[in-house]
Amino acid sequence: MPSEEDKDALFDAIIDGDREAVVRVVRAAADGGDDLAGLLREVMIPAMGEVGELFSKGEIFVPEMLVAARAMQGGIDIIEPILAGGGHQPIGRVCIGSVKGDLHDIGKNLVVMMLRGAGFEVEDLGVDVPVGRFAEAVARGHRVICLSALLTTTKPEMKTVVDHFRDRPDVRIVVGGAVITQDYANLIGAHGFGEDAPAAVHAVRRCLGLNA
Ligand code: B1M
Repeated sequence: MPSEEDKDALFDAIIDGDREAVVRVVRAAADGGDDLAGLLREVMIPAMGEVGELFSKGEIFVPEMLVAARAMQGGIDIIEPILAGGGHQPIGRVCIGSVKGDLHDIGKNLVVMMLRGAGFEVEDLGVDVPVGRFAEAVARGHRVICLSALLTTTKPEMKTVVDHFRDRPDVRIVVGGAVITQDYANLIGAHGFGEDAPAAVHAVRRCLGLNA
């Protein structure tokens, strides 16, 4: 792991939206062979949590959240190819998107990264994905759909997607995101729930009958 000083600098750089500084610290950690998953878990994700707190308290506004997200993504872009590995035969195929109306994608991108790291081929449909685009993915042969939602106002869209595939028992749907709970997943009839990105991988593995 980088020094405490570097970790503090990374935490502050995400909150300040200083993409260059984020990239510098993460690149140095990557070059030094540090524990990048630990860096994400212990420093970067909590920094985004702090950004949310500051927004809730009215101390920062949407533009600051946006630059913080861009700074965070700068670090993720370095970590992703390293954690995702490559060159192996995929153990399964998955499509994923943030549901219609939802523009948050950092958590989804982490789920993509973990799934790829676990050996899945992932088709990332992006953000604000309407049910029709998931239906197109199923028509292309996907049998596992991963949905992410961060807003109270967009979580009902997950039910729309689950309901759409109600008569397709071969299609499995895994849900997650800050506003989603196991109870909500059960309520709407989703087949899997992950409270974080590693748990999303377990849920997908269970859906495919792979040992979780
Ligand atoms: Co927004 N936003 N935002 N925002 N934003 C939240 C979510 C909020 C909690 C902030 C707050 O008020 N404290 C709040 C939602 C409140 C609610 O509805 N309950 C909020 C709001 C209100 C809004 C707007 C409405 C603000 C406005 O315009 N007035 C607006 C809505 C835009 C829209 O989507 N239509 C908005 C906009 C934005 C930005 C665009 C500025 C930016 C997003 C940029 C981007 O993503 N590229 C943004 C940000 C950055 C945040 C916060 C600060 C950080 C989100 C984040 O990236 N977290 C967020 C506050 C917070 O979360 N504390 C907030 C880090 C990320 C790693 O966590 O995405 O939760 P998360 O992912 C986790 C798990 O949830 C899970 O795994 C990840 C960890 O491993 N997970 C899954 C995620 N998807 C999964 C799928 C799975 C399984 C697990 O299975 C498939």
